[in-house]
Amino acid sequence: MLQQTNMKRDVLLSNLEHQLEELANEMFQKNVEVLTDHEVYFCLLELVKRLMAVSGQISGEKKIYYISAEFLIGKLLSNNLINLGVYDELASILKSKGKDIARMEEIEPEPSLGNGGLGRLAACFLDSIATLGLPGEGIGLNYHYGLFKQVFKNKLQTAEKNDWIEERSWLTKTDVTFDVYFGKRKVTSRLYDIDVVGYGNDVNKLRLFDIESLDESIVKEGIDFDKDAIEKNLTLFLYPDDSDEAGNLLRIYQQYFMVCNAAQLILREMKEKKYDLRKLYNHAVIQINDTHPTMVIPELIRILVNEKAFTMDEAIEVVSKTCAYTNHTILAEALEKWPLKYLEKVVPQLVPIIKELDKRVKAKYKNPEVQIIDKDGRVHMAHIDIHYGFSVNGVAAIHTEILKDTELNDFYKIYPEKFNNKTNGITFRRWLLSCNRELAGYLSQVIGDGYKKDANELEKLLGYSDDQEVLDRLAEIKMNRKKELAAYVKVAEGVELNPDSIFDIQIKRLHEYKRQQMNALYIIHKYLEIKGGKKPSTPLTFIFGAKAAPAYIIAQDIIHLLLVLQDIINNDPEVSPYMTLLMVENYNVSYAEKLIPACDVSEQISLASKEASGTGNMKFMLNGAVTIGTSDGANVEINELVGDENIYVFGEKSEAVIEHYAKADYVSKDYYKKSPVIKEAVDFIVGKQALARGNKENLKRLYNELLNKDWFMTLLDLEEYIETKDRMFGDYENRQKWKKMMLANIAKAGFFSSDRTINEYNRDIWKLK
Ligand code: HBZ
Repeated sequence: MLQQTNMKRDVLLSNLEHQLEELANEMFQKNVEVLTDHEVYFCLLELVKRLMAVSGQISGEKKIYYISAEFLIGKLLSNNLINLGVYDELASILKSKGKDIARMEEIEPEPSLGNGGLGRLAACFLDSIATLGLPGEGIGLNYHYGLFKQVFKNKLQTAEKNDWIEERSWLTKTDVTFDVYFGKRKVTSRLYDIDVVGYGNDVNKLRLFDIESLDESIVKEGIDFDKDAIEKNLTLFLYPDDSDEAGNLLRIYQQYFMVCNAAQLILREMKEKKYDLRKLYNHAVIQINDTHPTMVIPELIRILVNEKAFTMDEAIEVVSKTCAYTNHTILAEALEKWPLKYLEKVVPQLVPIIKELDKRVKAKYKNPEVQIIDKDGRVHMAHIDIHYGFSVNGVAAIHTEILKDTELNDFYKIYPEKFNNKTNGITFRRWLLSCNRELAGYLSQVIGDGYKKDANELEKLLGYSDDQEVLDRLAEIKMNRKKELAAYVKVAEGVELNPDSIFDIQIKRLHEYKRQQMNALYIIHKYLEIKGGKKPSTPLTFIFGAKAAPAYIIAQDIIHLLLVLQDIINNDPEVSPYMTLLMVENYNVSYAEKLIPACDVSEQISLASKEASGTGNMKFMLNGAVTIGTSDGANVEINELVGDENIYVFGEKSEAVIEHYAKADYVSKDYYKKSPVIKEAVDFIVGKQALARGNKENLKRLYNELLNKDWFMTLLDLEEYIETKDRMFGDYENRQKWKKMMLANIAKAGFFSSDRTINEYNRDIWKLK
């Protein structure tokens, strides 16, 4: 069988040009030369799908099922071509026919199946699982309009649907359908698959479930729709507004739909392979990506007891040995707690199981902090995972320590053996080989190709720290990416960027704890300095990209401030030669692939203790940017790897921040009163200039928030941030020093390959062959 597929594959590979021509004929009755770019894209899509279909499907005795509400996979064409090893050949075939592969890459719509870090991590993991040849699949939902498309209107974020699924796409409709019951209400699901090819041709699958009765036409204005019509709306959007009850209920419907399908898929496979369900854990391991898939635990228990003749004790034991949980945040508001009455409404069949699980905990432990159902009748989803799973992991060393010492300390005391750290990683195939081909090629030239399979080999670059030719080439490649970005942005945003300026970039979800507002205050400070006659010797370009949850008011206000500042700065002839600000519209994975390779300064400035890991920080480093950051998340490990001389660290440490929260002794107004620099910057938000170009309501609200609340302590670190950033920009002038920092960052990035992360998951948690 394997030999047969290998042969088919060889035949396809040996004649790609012929295959492409045949497809052009079959699909459009034309030669490739005369196809439109869109038609060429469809032919490539089909060709790659056929190549993947005849590549080796990974199999084994035990499989990892990575259940996640998000898979932020990004565009797939160039990545799949690279992983299949045919990118260069196809690019040159297309070139010979007058087609530029870069244009086809632009045409591909980006699947919009995630919010941010957690979803992108799941996508990197799928790539690494396949690359390492491990049997595994992702299981999630097929959101038709996914995460909203961000459009700026009157300097405010508005949301539109992202209609990413075309008639021809990476999705393959299967004939697998399941019944899903919400109490007595039955709906039907259908499975769609996306092939995931690893670097080296092994193929796994991403399984996305959809509801058969979906009705796209119920979406009217923007992203508004009738939230009660579950049959019609279930898989329309990713995490719709959860600011009201209907939004929350829909989320629970989505989550149950996801895990009910996942459970049926997994059990069906066990049956097909004639595996003993009583040994489920020898054949399946389920990784629960944050608490969104937590209901898979009571759902599996329910099925085993009701349909497979397990006793409750037996079912609980088997399921607990199968499920493992990853925590991605310590923010209290993100830890899901569903009111029992919501669960009674959506999934009454799970309620007796959840109550039984709760009863067992209550019988054993008196501490109210570890109960599943609290005194207010809310179900703590993470608590189900911790009591009834065998592993709990954080996503960076400091994050796991905080979980053990504070947030989940009561659980750590009960189950020390369950806790483990898995520092996040990124796939170098997408975040270097694909997004920065010139750098990847040059690295191969200098240190050989080995780093593509073993990322630690990047360290060989350290041997060239004093090699002027290498240092100059790294700087030249950076300049090339900056020029490309400038050209792109000019068309996409209508903003002119100066490639000779320092590109300082902060791209991530908009959240107060990530402190985009602190960066904005620095920019105000710089603006005022320039107005006062103090001009930076190298011009500065500040770039932001961020979507804000539609119901998150202060986050909308911060976006507004950034857009107001952009207007003020870029239109001030006294300032604009020295400084530019750009907030890109609809920041997504594809945009990140253009921004990251062009970055000089990577902004990782979260309030210490709040950013579980961060993964953008790793992508920037790999592409030769230098980090300015707090001692938070994976920044701490970046610092350890590159040493203090190759990173700019500032701000209160996590212990001090945690103490401020414990004592409730942080008063932002004290910082405002104490420091004229802070006062001047904060006041600017509601000054004449800002109000002339922005909305009073938004700006005033943000100003008040910073002054009277500032829950994420912006002003705490602002002065040190300004000092550190000024010093950093000063160091940029010393080109030699900076180039060496770039080299050190690239050389030390190997640790952050998601191949390393996945090897650790497998070694400590999954234990697949
Ligand atoms: O997960 C992020 C963390 O903030 C980041 O530090 C980490 O690197 C990354 C991967 O581990 N968390 C998220 O992206 N979380 C969400 O997007 C989210 C979405 C819906 C929720 C809760 C969290 O209800």
